[in-house]
Amino acid sequence: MIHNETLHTPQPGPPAETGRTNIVTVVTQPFTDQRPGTSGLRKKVAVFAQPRYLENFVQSVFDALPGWRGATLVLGGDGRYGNELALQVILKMAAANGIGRALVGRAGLLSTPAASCVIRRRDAAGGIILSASHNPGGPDGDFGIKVNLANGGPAPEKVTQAIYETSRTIRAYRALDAPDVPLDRLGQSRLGDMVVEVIDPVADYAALMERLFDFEAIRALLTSGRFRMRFDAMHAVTGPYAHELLERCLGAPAGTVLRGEPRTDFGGEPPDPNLAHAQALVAEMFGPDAPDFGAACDGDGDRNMILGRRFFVTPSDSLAVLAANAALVPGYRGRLVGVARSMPTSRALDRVAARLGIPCYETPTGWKYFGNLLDAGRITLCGEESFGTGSDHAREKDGLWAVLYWLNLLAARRASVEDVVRAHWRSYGRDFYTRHDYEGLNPVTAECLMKRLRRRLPHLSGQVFGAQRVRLADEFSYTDPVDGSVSPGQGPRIEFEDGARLVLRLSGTGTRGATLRVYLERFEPDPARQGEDVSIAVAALAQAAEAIAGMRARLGRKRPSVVT
Ligand code: VG1
Ligand code: CO
Repeated sequence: MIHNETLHTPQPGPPAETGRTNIVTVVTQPFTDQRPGTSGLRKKVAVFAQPRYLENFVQSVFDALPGWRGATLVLGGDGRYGNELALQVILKMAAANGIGRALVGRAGLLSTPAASCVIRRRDAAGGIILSASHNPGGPDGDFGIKVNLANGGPAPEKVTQAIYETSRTIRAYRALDAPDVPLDRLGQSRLGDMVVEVIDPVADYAALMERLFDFEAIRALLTSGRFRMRFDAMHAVTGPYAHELLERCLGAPAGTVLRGEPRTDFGGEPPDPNLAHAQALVAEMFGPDAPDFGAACDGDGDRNMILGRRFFVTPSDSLAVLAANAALVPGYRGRLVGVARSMPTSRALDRVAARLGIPCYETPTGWKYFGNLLDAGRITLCGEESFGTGSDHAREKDGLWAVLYWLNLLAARRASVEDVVRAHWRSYGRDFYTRHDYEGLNPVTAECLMKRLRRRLPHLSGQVFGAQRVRLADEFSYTDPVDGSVSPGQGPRIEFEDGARLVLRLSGTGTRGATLRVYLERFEPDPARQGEDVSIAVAALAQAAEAIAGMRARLGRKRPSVVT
């Protein structure tokens, strides 16, 4: 895709069949590696740049979703290297595959949650979002494609499986032989029989946010002169959204949004909103004269990091705090029917649900598993430990939504971020939480570690590691309560008698080798002990993880690559 030649003349192979004059059918051979992971198909740019690679996958999507013919599709991406070129390819293929109408974000931009909102609001049959999320961008970085359905959410496993199977037998793809569509100006044009409408990427989304949150209270807070915030868009897609919502609608002073202009390489940093990658923001929030509130979003705008003055809110705590404070937010007051979290996310949310008397569901990692629960009206809020929170307003996690929710509750409580979280811990207990990632592993070595661990699982119960005895060890398997589908093999989990828990799983979003994630969690009900440093609080648990899974011996790694 990334080579101009492959764009204008879909060349490899002679036309197998020519239908309407300008639709070209191009012969192709399958690639064997187009299986979507946790969140779409994600590969190095160099992989996507192979002739026919993008086209094969997109044709497999159209073939696997015949219901898209004649319907409306939403298209956009996070602005990374290859975004616009790929969009032009997809538009021409969409026209040749009978799509009725394509709604495209101006300049090819649409955040993942905004795409979800537009799909829902405009009754589209689905959408294609070009993003590798928080993975690095640029010619040496990553590229990705997410496929969403009519509910606005990621395609569920049975659909991604069908796409993958199609990609393994594909013989030809179809594209329109036509000039590129200008994407810089709003308005309609035609591509063959398909209507292309370039839409404002922010408008629908901003209107939805305004309906959910108390904009007046937030505006009063942001213009009071007593409250300062910083939002780091990480040179990714949320820049235009944050400028519009925070600075223009809500009156925050210019300069509130940092790195607000999208760049194809995200300024050379991975657009990953955590303590390791949002360095300038973190330095300011932990420095002298720090602002009151800091936040950052990832490449495609679905993740968020929340900071107070010299205070980091773990994503699992953030989710629990949002649920516990729903009564303060107009869009959620009296509306929480249930909540959900991914399995490795801490159980702080479960305690809030128990107190509210509503169910709390536990799903595998990845937003696609929340879709059925949201569609069936069983849950209102949900989230993941990986900096993702969201609600039934969309079918994707939503970074700026979480920022606005926090601003709304801070405006209502007139307390600092730190005070809100510490009060939450005093009331519910604190779940010390941390995740250790071992990146760039040899995939065979990583699989071996997991295999060995799985073999050990049935024998772990009752064993003692340090001062902790294992209460239960199993592998998480999920049965969807709405459609009964079963997703086995979602990661071993080891629970100790004191309530502490260890979870291990391999990442499904990496593009270089394998990544092992080790999730550590320990509950502390005693307020006098809740101030401890997280790394100290989970030190014994980290040792138990080492004794059980053997990262040092098996991976040859003395320490994790990233700790979040
Ligand atoms: C990671 C996170 C997961 C998240 C996924 C997509 O997956 O752990 O919670 O849903 O990324 O997020 P994995 O398989 O690497 O652990 V994003 O912001 O890429 O759409
Ligand atoms: Co993302």
